[in-house]
Order: sequence, then C-alpha cells, then structure tokens
Amino acid sequence: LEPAFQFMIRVRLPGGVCTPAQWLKLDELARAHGGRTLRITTRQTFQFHWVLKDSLRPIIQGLHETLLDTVAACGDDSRGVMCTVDPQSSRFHAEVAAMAKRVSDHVIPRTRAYHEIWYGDERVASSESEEPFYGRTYMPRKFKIGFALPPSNDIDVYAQDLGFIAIGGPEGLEGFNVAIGGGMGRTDQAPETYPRLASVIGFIPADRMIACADAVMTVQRDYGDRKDRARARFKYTIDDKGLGWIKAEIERVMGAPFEEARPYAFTSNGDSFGWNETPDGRLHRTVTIQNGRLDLKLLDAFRDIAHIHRGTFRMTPNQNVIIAGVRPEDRAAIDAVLAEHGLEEESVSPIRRNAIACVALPTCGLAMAESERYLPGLLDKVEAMLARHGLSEEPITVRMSGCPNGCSRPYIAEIGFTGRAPGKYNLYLGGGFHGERLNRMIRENVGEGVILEVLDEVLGRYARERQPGERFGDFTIRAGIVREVTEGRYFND
Ligand code: SRM
Ligand code: SF4
Repeated sequence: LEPAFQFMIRVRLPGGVCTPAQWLKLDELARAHGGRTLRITTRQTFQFHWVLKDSLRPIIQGLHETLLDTVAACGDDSRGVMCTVDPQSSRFHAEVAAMAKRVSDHVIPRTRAYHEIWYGDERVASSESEEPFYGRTYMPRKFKIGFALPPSNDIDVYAQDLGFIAIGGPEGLEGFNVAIGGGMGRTDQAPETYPRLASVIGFIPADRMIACADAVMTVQRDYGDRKDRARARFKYTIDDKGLGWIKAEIERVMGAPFEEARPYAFTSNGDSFGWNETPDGRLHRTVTIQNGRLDLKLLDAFRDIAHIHRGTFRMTPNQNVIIAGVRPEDRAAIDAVLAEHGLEEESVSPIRRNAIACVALPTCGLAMAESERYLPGLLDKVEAMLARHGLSEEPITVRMSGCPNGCSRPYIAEIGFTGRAPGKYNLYLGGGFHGERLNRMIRENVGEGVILEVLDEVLGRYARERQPGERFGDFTIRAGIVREVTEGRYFND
C-alpha cells in the first residue's frame, strides 16, 4: 500500500488554441482521470487536478494521441507561450499565433527522457548535446514569453519575462516592440522581492523574432541569479545589472541593434464578450467561465459545442473560452446549446467577466487563503455595492491570488488581493485598466469586513468625483487614495 498522492497536470498549448477534436480528448481524459473537472489557466491552457499516480500515463499518452503534450509547462525553462486571442485583434492573429507556436517549439527542452518515460519509447543514450540551449543547468528560474496584438493587452504583456508587441503596417505584420523583465511573484515581508512591469527596449523586424528570443534567454541564462531562487527571475537580473547594460548585451548576442520602439496603444486587458464578427466573415463567441473552472455542467456544454463547431477554441488569459471561427450557419446551433446550459452572456456583470482568481485551495500547496472558491461570493457583495453607487456597468478589473506569488497577476489589477492567512488578504488599489501600471497595497492582512468597508468608501468617492471616462485605477491615484508605483522596485516603499 502507498499513499494516494494526487498530481496536477498542465498542458502545453501555445497561444491557447485547440481544435474541437483536442477539446473532446481533454474532456474524455478529465472525465476518466481528472476528477471530472478541467481548469483553464491564466496562461491560456488546461490543468487536470486530482490525478492519481496510475492516471498520469493514461492522461499524458491520451494527450499525445491528439498531438498535445506537457513539455516545459513547468520547470526552469521557457513556459507556455501566450498570444492575444481577442477576436477584435484578429488582423494578424493567425500569423502571430503561428509565431507563438514556433517559438514554443523552438525553446522547449530537446530531451528524449519525456518520450521514454511517458510514451514508453526505447531508451537512447543521453549526452549533454541533447540540450543545445539549456545545457545541464537550464534557466535560473521559469521564463515566460507572450505575444500581444494591440489594442488588446489580454495577455498582460508587461507581466512577461519577454513580451512581443505586434506592430502592423498596410502590408501586414512588420515586427514587434520588445518588452523585457515583467513578473509578478513576490514574498511577504521580503522587500527585496517585488512585481515588475516589463520595459519596452525597442523594435525588431518579424524575421528576427527567434534570434531575439534566443538572445534574451541567453542573457538571463548566463547572468540570472543561481544562488537565491527568490531573486532568480529576469526582472531582478535587469534591475541588478541595469536596463541599458542588459539591452546592450542582448544586442551583442543577437548580432543586431534594436530599432526605436514603434507607437502602439492598448485599450484593455479584458476579453470581448458575446458574439463578434471579423472581416473574414467568421464569428466568435466568448463565454465567461468563472475563474476558469470547467465543472461537469460546463464540460457537458462544451462537449456538445465541440461536436458542432468546426473552428477552434481559444483559451483567454482571463480564464474564459472563445468559440472562435464559427461558420455563420453553425451559430444558431451553438446558441441553442449555450441557452440550454444557461450560458447566456447577459447574466454576467462586467466586473465578474473581468475578474480572475488563481486556483489556491484545496489543490495548491502554496496557498495561504482561498481564491477560486472565495472570489465569486465576494463579488456578489461587490456587485451589490456597485449597484448602490450606480457603477454596475463599470468593467473594473479585480484579481485575487491565494498567496503573494501572484498567479492571477493581481499586482496589475485595479482591485487586487493576495492571501495572507485563512480569510485574510492584502488589498491593493491603483492598477492600470490595460495592465500598464502596478497597484499599491492599501490594507495589509485584513478580513472581509475591512475589505468591504474600504471598497464601499472608495467606490462611493469614484461614483461622485470621477471625471468623464476616468478609470477606477486612475481615479484612486488622482484622488490621492494610493500613491502611484512608477517602477517595480518602489512597490514596497
Ligand atoms: Fe503560478 C507556482 C498555478 C500562472 C507565479 N502556480 C504555482 C503552482 C504550480 C504552485 C506550486 O509551485 O506548487 C500553482 C499550482 C496550483 C494548482 O493547484 O493548480 C500555480 N500559476 C498557476 C495557475 C494555474 C493559476 C490559475 O489560476 O490559472 C496559472 C498556470 C499558468 C500556466 O498555464 O502556465 C499560473 N503563476 C502564474 C502567473 C501568471 C502568468 O504567468 O501570467 C504568475 C505570475 C507571473 C510570474 O511568473 O511572475 C505565476 N506561480 C507563480 C509563482 C511565483 C514566481 C516568482 O517569480 O516568484 C509560483 C511559485 C514559484 O515559482 O516558486 C507559482
Ligand atoms: Fe497557489 Fe499562490 Fe499561485 Fe494562487 S497565487 S495558485 S495560491 S501559488
């Protein structure tokens, strides 16, 4: 007899895109081996929870049958590559999503051990040359890459270690502004750790994207802190060495200078809900999935949709699903399934649509407080408060994490929470609506009573004193409720 250890499995799904056939396989595996639930993550993929040891192989082999794997979904390597999925940014979506897949395939470890262990492939002699980039030591820490297509910053490009911001011209995609050094993780009572927003360091033509990714990762691989894991992310390498020095080193390795960054503008980091049509005549329907949790009811609904749908499914970085590329003749059937399962979009408030909660309890071993299971109930109360203040239609961003690691990217929310102890949270205000500014802690280690009291007062002031079009995060700074955080290293001041 051995303990019934349970595991989490994270799928590699570059850009968050899967086919209906892949969806049906994921659904089948979740029903058979994953506690009849799937979780859409903040990096646009699926997690299986409650997986027992004997189910590890069937899941990984089942994924392989449908051309999916879990390579580098965790570990000190390049993690799941993100890509904007917002249909309104679809002009270059196919092109950029293909690049996200390309870079993901390029940066994953080459080891055959995965195939030997999980697929039962014959053992081959290993040598260091198997890992041409990672060598024997891999990266100092996880490394995250994302592609954003303005005006949508749904992937939170400034939270990535390496962000590519697509720049188009009349002829199509021209290249990318490159942003480096984003990251959320911090540790309570350790001011040397902090979230940091990525810095835009210049522009590269599209055909230099892989060379640029290689160069940036090489610099972090060679200069990142390998002694202290709490300060091993690229953001600290940049702040310790200086942005100018790091940029010059990247240019040296890349063999070319960056051009001056091109103009671009983001308008939101949320999703576009309901039906959207793109110029190619295809339709896209975003469905709100509360905190990304696909329970049995939602699995049933999406299984029915996957049998009808002939486009793709796109997982959004806000933990929702887009039924993408719907043919006009399939829309009525999909609407009928959505209605049958009570998934009409009108019933969800703007604040709930934009809210994100990390998994936290009961499966996350690092959680200090609830998140996924607590935020929905807290939002019931916040919704009532917003209604009292006449703010029900405001899509204020709310993000909750069960600990300071920040898996829901809480430090860029207009209202952020990180767990400290059961029922206790740090409360943050002042983040930028499209992910352009960090927030600041306004209350430390407080329970629901204080949280609601503070929010009621601040939202009341927002309702009375805001200027036309002013976002809630911007207001809290203009009104002097919180001081602006201009750089990550000043987050704890
Ligand atoms: Fe995360 C660790 C869940 C996105 C920062 N994260 C974990 C672990 C694996 C806990 C652990 O190490 O034992 C969590 C598993 C919980 C569970 O029960 O499933 C976990 N992270 C998640 C997910 C599932 C949250 C969600 O609700 O969607 C997200 C999976 C993403 C994916 O598909 O790959 C997830 N994690 C993030 C993000 C957001 C992002 O990447 O855009 C962050 C902040 C960005 C960043 O990395 O700076 C994030 N996770 C962390 C950290 C802190 C890293 C740091 O620099 O300090 C940890 C802890 C660690 O690495 O030591 C962590
Ligand atoms: Fe777990 Fe903390 Fe990440 Fe939430 S933020 S999933 S509690 S590690």
